[in-house]
Amino acid sequence: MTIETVRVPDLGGAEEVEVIELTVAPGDRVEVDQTLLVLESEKATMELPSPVAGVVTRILVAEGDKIAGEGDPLVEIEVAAAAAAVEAEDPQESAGPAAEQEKSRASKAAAVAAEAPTLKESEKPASSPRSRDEAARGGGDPAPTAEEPSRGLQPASVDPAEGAGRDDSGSAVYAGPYVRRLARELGVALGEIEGSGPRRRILKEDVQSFVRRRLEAPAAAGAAIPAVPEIDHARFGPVSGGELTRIGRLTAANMHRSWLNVPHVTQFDAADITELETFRRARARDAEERGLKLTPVPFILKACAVALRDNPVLNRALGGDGASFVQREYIHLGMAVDTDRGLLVPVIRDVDRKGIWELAAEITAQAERARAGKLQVKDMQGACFTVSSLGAIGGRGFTPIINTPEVGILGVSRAGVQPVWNGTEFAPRTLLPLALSYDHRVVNGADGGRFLTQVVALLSDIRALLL
Ligand code: CAO
Repeated sequence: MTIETVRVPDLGGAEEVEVIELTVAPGDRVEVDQTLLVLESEKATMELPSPVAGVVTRILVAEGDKIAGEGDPLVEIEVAAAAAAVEAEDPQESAGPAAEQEKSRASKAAAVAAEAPTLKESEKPASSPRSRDEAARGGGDPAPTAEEPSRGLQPASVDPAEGAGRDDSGSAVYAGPYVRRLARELGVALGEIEGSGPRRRILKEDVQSFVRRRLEAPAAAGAAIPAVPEIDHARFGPVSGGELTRIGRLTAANMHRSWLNVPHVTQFDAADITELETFRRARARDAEERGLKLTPVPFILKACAVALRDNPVLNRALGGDGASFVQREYIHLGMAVDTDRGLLVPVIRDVDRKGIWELAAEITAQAERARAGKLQVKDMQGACFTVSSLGAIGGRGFTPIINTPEVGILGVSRAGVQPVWNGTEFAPRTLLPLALSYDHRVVNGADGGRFLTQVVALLSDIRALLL
């Protein structure tokens, strides 16, 4: 049995790096270049690839450990039989006492580390063809490129300002050498994969499930979409151009993905909010004293929270395999906010546990933060369901697109007074048009119908919200 000890390589001048993730556990079988652990310095996140194939026997560090000493042992791997046999044939390896062997392996590991870019090197942009030529002329190996990862420390992510660690489209891609090689072998563009690791790093499993989904998708779903022909609009009159905002581009990508992946059904109804409006207007002064504006939106959020509690199907997320689901036990709602820079969806958490005033205050605060560009990524994560209210803007109805992986979204249009037959006569009532879009893979028409009927009932008689 041959044990390879993987050690801390040259840290390229970084004073201290932290182990932020262990990607293997004792007993795991690893391939050459498979990431063993992820290190992070002040400037970069780096993956330490395995120099050998074998089985992990011991991990000598823990997540959160700070390491500084070059040569300190990190992981022990029992080398695969074939590799061990090759090593056994090496007289330098087989001869001599155990200490000699250990020294030899340590120097081999150091050689591997030396072969790789040091931390400083890896933070530089990928080497240019010129530097590769120069290296070749000098007789040494050309410097590694993104296509040709070396063994040793690999940058998993770098300070975006330094311009490396990006895919062809210019977006940051966080993936280690093993994953990059796997993706290359499978012909997958890493930029298309959403990483599930820390900092959205792309893991081996992400590549595998991406390929599985592609294979299971109906024959060439993406490829079958006919391209829209490019038109020279200037032929027909004066034009000007512009760029979508960053948020606009993200929204476009998300909406397109959802539109292509999710079979949407949209169901319509209207809630009689005459009593709600009377109640709301009666509290206008109270609201003013609290420094708030009491609009219908907090009542709508609250009604959705109660209906989600009673119709948990709408609070599920479909598993990546398409055959399982996650049932959320919390009720966080996304709320679409129209801003100068585009559509943002902050998340109001635990709506079921909050009162109307608390919700009104939070809606105002989140909408203000969205419009001031102060939302952080975490403020927009974790929603179970979204409410998109165009009530203040107008319109009699629209079919909202689901914010996947959520399975439902409620579109709210402008309320107006209409004559409603009460059995004896037409009476003026304030009706609020509602449209519920749901993912028909998860939510059946009956589920959607029950949910929307309950929302309508709750808004028509807000006393029921207390129950
Ligand atoms: N019908 C009639 N009036 C409505 C209404 C409705 N459904 N909803 C709100 N209003 C009224 C409010 O009561 C308020 O009037 P008063 O001051 O007289 O009461 C007025 O419209 C302005 O409301 P507001 O927009 O300031 O606040 P809000 O709570 O209604 O909405 C927010 C907050 C953040 C949801 C909203 O400002 C917003 O950004 N909506 C756009 C969402 C969006 O873009 N969705 C599309 C996504 S898909 O592309």
